[in-house]
Amino acid sequence: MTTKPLIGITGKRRKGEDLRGSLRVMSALSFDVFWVDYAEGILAAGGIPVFLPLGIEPKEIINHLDGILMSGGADISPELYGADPEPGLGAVEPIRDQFELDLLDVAYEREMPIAGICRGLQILNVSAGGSLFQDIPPHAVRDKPPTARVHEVTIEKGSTLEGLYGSKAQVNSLHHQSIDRVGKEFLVTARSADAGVEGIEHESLPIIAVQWHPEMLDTRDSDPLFKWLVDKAISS
Ligand SMILES: [Mn+2]
Repeated sequence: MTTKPLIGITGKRRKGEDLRGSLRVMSALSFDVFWVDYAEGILAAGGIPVFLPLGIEPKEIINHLDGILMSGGADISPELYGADPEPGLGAVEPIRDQFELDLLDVAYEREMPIAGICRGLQILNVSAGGSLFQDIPPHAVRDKPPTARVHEVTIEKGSTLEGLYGSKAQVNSLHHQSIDRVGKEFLVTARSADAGVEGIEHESLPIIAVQWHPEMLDTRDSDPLFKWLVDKAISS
């Protein structure tokens, strides 16, 4: 039996007071949170998911991993792409920002396969020197279940994403930020009808990312993004 690849999944940090049912005496303590659907997608694709606590030193964990899934979450601090906060900016998580940027630095050095989802796409872009629109309110659809496919994406012919999803896909859309300036060495390979960036891939490294949430769709367990990441993690 071949060893299944280990896929690191990023998460977020919260306080005990934010956790319903936790004891008041634990209000000031921290906990790291990971949405299970990312792990389920990786499991279904044949990988072993491992959640990465935010206290890990990226260069110490990287040699244990075969691939990385950059997950969704809060807004990225605009100062990281040289912008001032705008009124529509949501909550930011500087600790997570720094952890993920450091993790990407060491992952790039090792040319590790990486997939990004939502915020994961955005942090990949910022890491590569790109910038974001801080708020695009007409685009997100948050009054329907996260399984609802609310807009189409058109995918670039010949791209990795086209190989996975075909030339058109119907997707969910929960994001209120999107890519403005594209980071260096990334190609935009999926767009929405309102011209928003919905997918990017690296010119030469095994890195792809989407703005939608495949882990929330009813196709999660057969989604090609997770399969791509696990297969790349096996072969590289
Ligand atoms: Mn969208």
